[in-house]
Amino acid sequence: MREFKVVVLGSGGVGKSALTVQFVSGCFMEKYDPTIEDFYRKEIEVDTSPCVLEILDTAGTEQFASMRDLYIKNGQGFVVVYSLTNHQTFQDIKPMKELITRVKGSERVPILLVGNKSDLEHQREVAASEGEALAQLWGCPFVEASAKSRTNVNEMFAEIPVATSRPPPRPPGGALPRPPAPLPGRPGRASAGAAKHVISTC
Ligand SMILES: Nc1nc2c(ncn2[C@@H]2O[C@H](COP(=O)(O)OP(=O)(O)OP(=O)(O)O)[C@@H](O)[C@H]2O)c(=O)[nH]1
Ligand SMILES: [Mg+2]
Repeated sequence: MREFKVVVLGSGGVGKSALTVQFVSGCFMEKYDPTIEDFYRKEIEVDTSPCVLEILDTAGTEQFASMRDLYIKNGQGFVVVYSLTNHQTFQDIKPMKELITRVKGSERVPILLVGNKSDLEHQREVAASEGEALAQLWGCPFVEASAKSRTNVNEMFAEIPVATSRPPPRPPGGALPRPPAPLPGRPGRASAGAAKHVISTC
């Protein structure tokens, strides 16, 4: 069975663990328990073939930033998360694309930019247009999600294997690549199945 190693990156408290646990276990972690490192596996279907997502939920706190290069080196796809209720977390992730590109030694790494906590609209500090602009700069898909209301959670994780099998970007003078499509409302090509081999749950 095909396996995809997904690394979830972003500052502390943005909801990396809540999104991951919601996806894997279908429950919302209300309590904030800062992560050191957590690993999950879940089987999903991509284009009708089963595959396994191996998800590494990383620490947002700077204290563990030294581990980041190693995580990135081993990852195949990256979910970069900020909280749309905290502009600083959006600023924090801006160097992430360059870091991933440098560590992987390639521009062609599947990245998904996620603005989490979309249920907290009244506390919004980052406009959707800002997320879209950064995603455009990075050449990657963007989605706003909520771990609490489960909005776009399956869709965002399912995007990674789809993005991995996307054709390479256009060589100079070559044919146009498929542009990154917005996730909400797009016909799903990958679907999440039941949780498998869950190591930690809420
Ligand atoms: N309202 C709301 N709260 C959320 C959402 N996602 C996470 N939270 C809350 O935000 C807090 C932090 O969430 P975590 O998932 O632990 O954050 P994290 O990014 O994993 O943090 P670190 O492990 O420290 O890097 C918790 O109290 C969650 O309940 C969301 O979509 N909506
Ligand atoms: Mg965490």
